Amino acid sequence: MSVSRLLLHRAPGSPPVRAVMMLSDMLNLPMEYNDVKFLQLEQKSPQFKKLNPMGTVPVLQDGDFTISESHAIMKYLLSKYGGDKRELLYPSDVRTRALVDQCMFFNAGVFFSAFMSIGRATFTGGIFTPSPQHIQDMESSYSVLDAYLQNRPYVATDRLTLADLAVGSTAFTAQVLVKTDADKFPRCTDWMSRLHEEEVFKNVMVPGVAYFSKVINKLWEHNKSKLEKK
Ligand SMILES: N[C@@H](CCC(=O)N[C@@H](CS)C(=O)NCC(=O)O)C(=O)O
Repeated sequence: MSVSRLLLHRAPGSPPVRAVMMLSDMLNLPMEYNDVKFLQLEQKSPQFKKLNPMGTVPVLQDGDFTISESHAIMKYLLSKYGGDKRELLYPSDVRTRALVDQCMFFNAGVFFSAFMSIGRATFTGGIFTPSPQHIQDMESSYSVLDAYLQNRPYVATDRLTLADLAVGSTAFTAQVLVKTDADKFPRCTDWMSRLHEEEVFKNVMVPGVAYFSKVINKLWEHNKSKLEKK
């Protein structure tokens, strides 16, 4: 299959961006990158919104085709360029696929939302530490993951799938905000340490989380000193 020009609009701290980047690496795609000036809100500019009306990253351009929303992007890339990884990462068995989808919808609708509400409160609400409500929301997502992992080593099935890339990306980055307590959530902790051994997590996730940690901690320090001066 010939590959048209693949361009991913990204921001280095973003978990959904990194989920797509990990898949792209696993498929050895010749992905090119455009680093959006995220902190300057380039993603909200009229020009960027022509690509994605939601004003969010990631956005993929594959030749003349444009698609946003990381889970849709991953499914698209895998369908088009997945080769022999297609069946492994998004199994066609109806029930297994439904379990992968369940985890991806949980990630998009619940887990990433809990993550983003701390991010938003940091960027625009002036907080310098997550609130008790933030912690409760994150822990409620960790407990869902612990339940998903009750009878299987990966979130959706007994092998690594798209669901682990998507949910794992949120979980790894979320450690900067609310660490997973290994006593309360042992399966979730164990799953993350297994993901940590995967090449793509080492190559893409670790530097991305380090960048995110630097930005968040700088903002928390800034917000704290601003509040103390009041
Ligand atoms: N569900 C979307 C979430 C995308 C999203 O919210 N991305 C964040 C970065 S992590 C963003 O671009 N936010 C921009 C903003 O809210 O201004 C996906 O998975 O692609």
